[in-house]
Amino acid sequence: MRFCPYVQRTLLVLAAKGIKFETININLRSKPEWFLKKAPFGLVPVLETSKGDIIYESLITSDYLDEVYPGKKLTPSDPLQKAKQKMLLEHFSKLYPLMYNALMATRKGQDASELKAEFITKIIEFEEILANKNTPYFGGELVSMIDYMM
Ligand SMILES: N[C@@H](CCC(=O)N[C@@H](CS)C(=O)NCC(=O)O)C(=O)O
Repeated sequence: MRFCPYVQRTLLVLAAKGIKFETININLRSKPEWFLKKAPFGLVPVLETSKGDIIYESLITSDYLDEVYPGKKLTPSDPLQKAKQKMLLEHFSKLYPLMYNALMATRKGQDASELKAEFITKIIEFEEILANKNTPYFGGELVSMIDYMM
């Protein structure tokens, strides 16, 4: 689905690693039977390897691609740095529901000011984390997995 931020994670990793792939977009309002057979949660993204193995969930597809394909590694090899990236991503993932609920409330003509204020407070925290790191990216001097996932 072209506008899905989770799909974009996988697409970013595919592009960063120079992996050849074919895209099949799914109409999520009318999911084909064959898709539901391959995707137990009915969610995109789903990867199908050339051998026919199925991998789903954006973080899992991204890690899989990084581990299996050659080229630059996007994930730090140091377990502590890796853990730190994953923890930061967990914090970041709390932003999606806030943003989504604020958008939905606005669309329904409801008061979304509290949700928006909470979202802004949280996103400012991320700006501060990045500023304190003193590097252009969350992962350091070069763009890495955490930046793509966020
Ligand atoms: N946790 C999943 C979330 C994926 C997800 O929510 N994808 C949405 C599109 S952005 C979807 O497939 N929605 C279909 C549905 O809810 O039926 C991941 O990280 O891959």
